[in-house]
Amino acid sequence: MSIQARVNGERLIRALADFAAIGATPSGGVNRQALSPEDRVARRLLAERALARGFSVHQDNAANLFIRRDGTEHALPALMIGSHLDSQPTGGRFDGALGTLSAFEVLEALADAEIPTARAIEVVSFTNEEGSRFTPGCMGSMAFAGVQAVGDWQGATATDGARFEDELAATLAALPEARMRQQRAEIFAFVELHIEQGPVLERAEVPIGVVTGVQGTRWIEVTFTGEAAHAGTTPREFRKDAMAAAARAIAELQAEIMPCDPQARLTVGRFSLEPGSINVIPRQVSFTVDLRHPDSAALAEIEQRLGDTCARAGAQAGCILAIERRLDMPPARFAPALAAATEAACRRLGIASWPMTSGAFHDALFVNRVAPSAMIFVPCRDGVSHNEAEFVADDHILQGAETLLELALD
Ligand code: HGY
Ligand code: MN
Ligand code: MN
Ligand code: MN
Repeated sequence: MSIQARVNGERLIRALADFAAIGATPSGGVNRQALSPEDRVARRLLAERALARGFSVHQDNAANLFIRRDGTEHALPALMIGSHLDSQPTGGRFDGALGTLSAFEVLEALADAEIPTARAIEVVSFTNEEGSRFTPGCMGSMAFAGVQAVGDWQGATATDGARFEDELAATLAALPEARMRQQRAEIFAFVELHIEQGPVLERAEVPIGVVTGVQGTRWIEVTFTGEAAHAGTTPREFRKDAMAAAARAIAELQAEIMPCDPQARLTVGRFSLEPGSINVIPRQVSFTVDLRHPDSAALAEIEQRLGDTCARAGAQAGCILAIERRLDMPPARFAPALAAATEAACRRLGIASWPMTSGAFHDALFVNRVAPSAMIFVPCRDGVSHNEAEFVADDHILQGAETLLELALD
């Protein structure tokens, strides 16, 4: 009877609590934004735990963190599992951390059982998946896949004013024990475990989602520039009111895009104006638009309509319009064979699974360009995520990790 590797549920749940304490917010969430001091503390903690277990620790020039348990056949490319440790400013304790720490638990379970694997298994924590402190999201996995390079982001400024290169250098320096990787290690396949961040699995009462693909995402920054003027003395025909332009554009987009296409997602998530005085007509207004759609052509059509709507609103208000696309992630399909392997692993474990696409983008979207990739979802309460109330039941945490372990042994 071969020794069975078993997930140590208590250890995994304790690890999730330990990492939730890094950047913990008073409302029970986490603020552990990319390349922040809190992010560095979390990476350090994971690296120390890895070294204590005899695993090797590596990082690349994008500060992607790799933890490796060697296999018996060194020539074989490694299986990579993992996700990210950075969070939204008011994020939840499970987004990213669940996939990264469950992957680490797989390594520990194999080490506990002293089970050798032919292939090395590497746990990865990708840098800046969220994109909330530094745009774009998925910086680490884009750099890993060669889609963009770290040099492309030199000069980028964080929402808190920090410089990208300073924060990246500080993060790399915070792990002197990590061996630097000058180029991407070849990988056999990548599997990312993640919370669904939506209501589908919970409503279907199914514990595992087998993700067949990810919808497309575009981030667009819209800026209207008018003229500051006196709120009391300036008649309508003399106004160049940037707020009037923005309000009209946003109202029209909200009224037209999602009501006409239930698959479309449009979110105005960030908004700023200046000068911001109660009795001054706003000179400039900027806002971000997060567009999502499973179909590329539909995504392009919505972006075109956004531009037309903003052009009309700007003209009507006598304001200058500037539009910049900040992120473009085309829809992707994952490796069908890996999805089938995941479903088979669930059947062996007696765990129900459900095929679905992802509404959120993920690091697997980019790794999928250089190696067969798959995603496993577990339900989160009320489908809530990117919210401090994010929650995953213990049994779903265990079923996710057990599925990942079963796949790693496949
Ligand atoms: O925005 C996203 O889709 C990801 O959760 N950061
Ligand atoms: Mn995530
Ligand atoms: Mn997220
Ligand atoms: Mn992700």
